[in-house]
Amino acid sequence: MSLTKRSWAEPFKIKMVELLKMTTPEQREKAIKEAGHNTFLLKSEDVYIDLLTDSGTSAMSDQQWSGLMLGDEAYAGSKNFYTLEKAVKKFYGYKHLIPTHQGRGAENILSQVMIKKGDIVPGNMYFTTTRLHQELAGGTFVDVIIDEAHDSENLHPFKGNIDLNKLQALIKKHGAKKIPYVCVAVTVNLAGGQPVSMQNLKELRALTQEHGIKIMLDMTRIAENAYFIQQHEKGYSKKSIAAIVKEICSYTDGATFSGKKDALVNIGGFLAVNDQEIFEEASNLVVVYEGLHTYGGLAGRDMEAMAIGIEESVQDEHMKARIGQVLYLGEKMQEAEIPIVLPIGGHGIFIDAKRFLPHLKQDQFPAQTLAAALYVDSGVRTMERGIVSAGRNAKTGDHYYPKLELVRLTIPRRVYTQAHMDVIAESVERVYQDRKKIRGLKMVYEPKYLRFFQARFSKL
Ligand code: PLI
Repeated sequence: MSLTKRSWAEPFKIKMVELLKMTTPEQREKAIKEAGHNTFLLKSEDVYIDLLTDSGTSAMSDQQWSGLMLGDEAYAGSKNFYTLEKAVKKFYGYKHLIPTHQGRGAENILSQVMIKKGDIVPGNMYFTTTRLHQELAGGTFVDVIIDEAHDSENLHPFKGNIDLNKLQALIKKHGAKKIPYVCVAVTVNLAGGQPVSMQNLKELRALTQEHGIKIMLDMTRIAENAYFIQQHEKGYSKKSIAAIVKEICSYTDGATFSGKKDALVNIGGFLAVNDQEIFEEASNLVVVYEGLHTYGGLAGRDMEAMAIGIEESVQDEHMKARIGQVLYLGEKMQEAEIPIVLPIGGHGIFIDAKRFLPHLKQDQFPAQTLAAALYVDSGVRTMERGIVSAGRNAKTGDHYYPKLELVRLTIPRRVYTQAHMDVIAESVERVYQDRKKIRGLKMVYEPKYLRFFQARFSKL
């Protein structure tokens, strides 16, 4: 054994556990059929390891749980609102806070306030709820992410970057007045949890400032993005995650935030802005959709837990363990030659279903098919992030055919152990060995909005 090797482990210990039900392949076969081959429609008690999402599924700390007991459930002016406002100013630097029940609540308010019919909203790859709110407000989303993001094998370290030439061409074509803001996500979920570099943000700031265009951040996984900047961007290796997070925010005018990811809570979100006028309009609109501007659809206790979670999320040791676990699983997959999105991203491992199941056409839903097959093999629940998630073009009615057809194995924070990661990797390997036998699906029920949540399928 090498005497210089020093392993690392999680900076926490486990105080309480939740027991899991073990199922047989026959039970799982029946459950997935009843769920219309859609992992969103499975009952959670039928799931062994739940990698559906990292949203609202993380384990809160003892500090957060004790924060729940400090809930001030006053209708107006809850003291927990002021604690949250203080945390947002301290860690992100934004002037004004509007709490919302979760991220999409903030997206709705921001879109209603800032987007006019016929506007163009550039962004670094779409996200499902974000794009829908932009469209419902009358805008058209245009993807200006760098081309490398659409290639699962490209090793660019910052595949979330905005292509400034694409953005410049868009400004030239439509005029700056038609662009209310650029929507920048850190990290980019549907590209595989890929980060944006600080350099790119600085250049984007300079370009948008020239044209008087605002930048609105989707800062749902900002601390994870900051970790990649610390690890891979020149000049940042000695800076703390907290300092990097604050610097990212400093190049933007506001942000939407789902507290259910980085901030380690089960529910919560906010809109934060610097502009006084936008704040006033947003805090007026929030009372229509969410609740009074000092609670925005949240209980006081949830705001307290989110404020504590924000502080925990920017600790260097926390983030090293969080992304370290994702890396551990990813490296196991690479050893087994499973086709995954590279570089390994922040919140999960994304299997390239087009390369995993090359015998299936994209409209036979390879990622949806693979997610169902993984569940039957081991009770591991994953999520489709491909053609089903992409939905249809509202104008033509055709499916969008995204280049990336992925199955996301999303890792909740502080929930599973290294042994769970081993079981997951072994299951993927087993299914990979038998991949040629896997048949595709056809969609038999399709809801109008965000169809991936509730669509049903049957086997071809
Ligand atoms: O689920 P919400 O409404 O709190 O947040 C919406 C949302 C906004 N932006 C990004 C990048 C997300 O990832 C996001 C939600 N993501 C989910 C639910 C997920 O499973 O990835």
